Amino acid sequence: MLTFHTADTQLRHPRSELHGGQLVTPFECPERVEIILARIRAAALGEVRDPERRGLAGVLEIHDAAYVEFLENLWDNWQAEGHGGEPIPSIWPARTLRGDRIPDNLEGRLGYYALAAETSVCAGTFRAALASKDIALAATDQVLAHGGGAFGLCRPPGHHAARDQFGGYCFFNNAAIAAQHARDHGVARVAILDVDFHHGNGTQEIFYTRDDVLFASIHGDPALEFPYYLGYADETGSGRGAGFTLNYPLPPGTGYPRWRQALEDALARIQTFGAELLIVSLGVDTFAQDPISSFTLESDDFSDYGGLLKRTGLPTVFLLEGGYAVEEIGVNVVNVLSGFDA
Ligand code: SP5
Ligand code: ZN
Repeated sequence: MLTFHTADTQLRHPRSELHGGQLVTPFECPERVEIILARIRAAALGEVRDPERRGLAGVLEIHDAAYVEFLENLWDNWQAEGHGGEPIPSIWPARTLRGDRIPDNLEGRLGYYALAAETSVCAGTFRAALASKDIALAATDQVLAHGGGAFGLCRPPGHHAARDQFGGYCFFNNAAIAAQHARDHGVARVAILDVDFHHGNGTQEIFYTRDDVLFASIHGDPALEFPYYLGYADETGSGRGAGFTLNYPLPPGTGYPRWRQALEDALARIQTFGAELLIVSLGVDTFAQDPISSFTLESDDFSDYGGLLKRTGLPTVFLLEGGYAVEEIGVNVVNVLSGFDA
């Protein structure tokens, strides 16, 4: 299987993540990519190609223009204000405040456009997010042209990014941009299957009222796990989109047998939907050793579900999302891809 990647993803290297009241080295770190690339080569998965660079192409079909402009200028504006640290949101239009005003003040706008405070911004964040999006588009074009599977080694991840919000380490929603790109190139029905440990709140929000993109997510119960405020089983889509969102919240400690049942159910629904393309939001933070998650999948389980995905017979685009057990991230990701290729 071909992998798409560019070193521009490594322009994202923030110093700080707000975690347990302390600023720690971010879990979503550049080493993740290095270890995955090393494993791709060791396992001879296939060639790694640079994506075509496309500027903002694809972004404005999914994201709000003012949000994109805010992200583009955030670092420079923050520097101009003379702050010592990285931009970290600290106030939101929370429930008792107005959500329909976008303040002029930078801190006010930072909270308006953020959904969580753990995601700091650094100088290269915007360029890395564009590179990550280009990786997703290149992998999608590969699959549209040749069928089979392709891997977009995206970083930063995308599935928490909503139309006009960043957070959960995500800025542009790579899977949503890829799905829209496929729609614009004649694919009538696209399924996005989100197997990251965390609910893909951004992807769900983007497609919630649409019947041409099915969104299915298997994740830690949001009553207990990030992103807490979306991803419950009763969220099934609205309007034309009613029935085209599927959530499988699962309890802490969930192991592979139960997780696999949810996957088989989701795949059956994707087949009934009549998907012509499958986009997998591939987070491997379901791994037992993941430092911020609570499922108990083992490395062999990733190979097994790669095989299940292959059995759909659908052209499949894999896009990297989360996974923070850095030592094993390469094995786990490549096990999914090799399981698909087997
Ligand atoms: C793409 C992706 O996987 N994003 C995940 C973002 C999660 N960020 C906040 C996690 C807060 C977790 N607190 C867990 C404490 C574990 N002891
Ligand atoms: Zn995750």
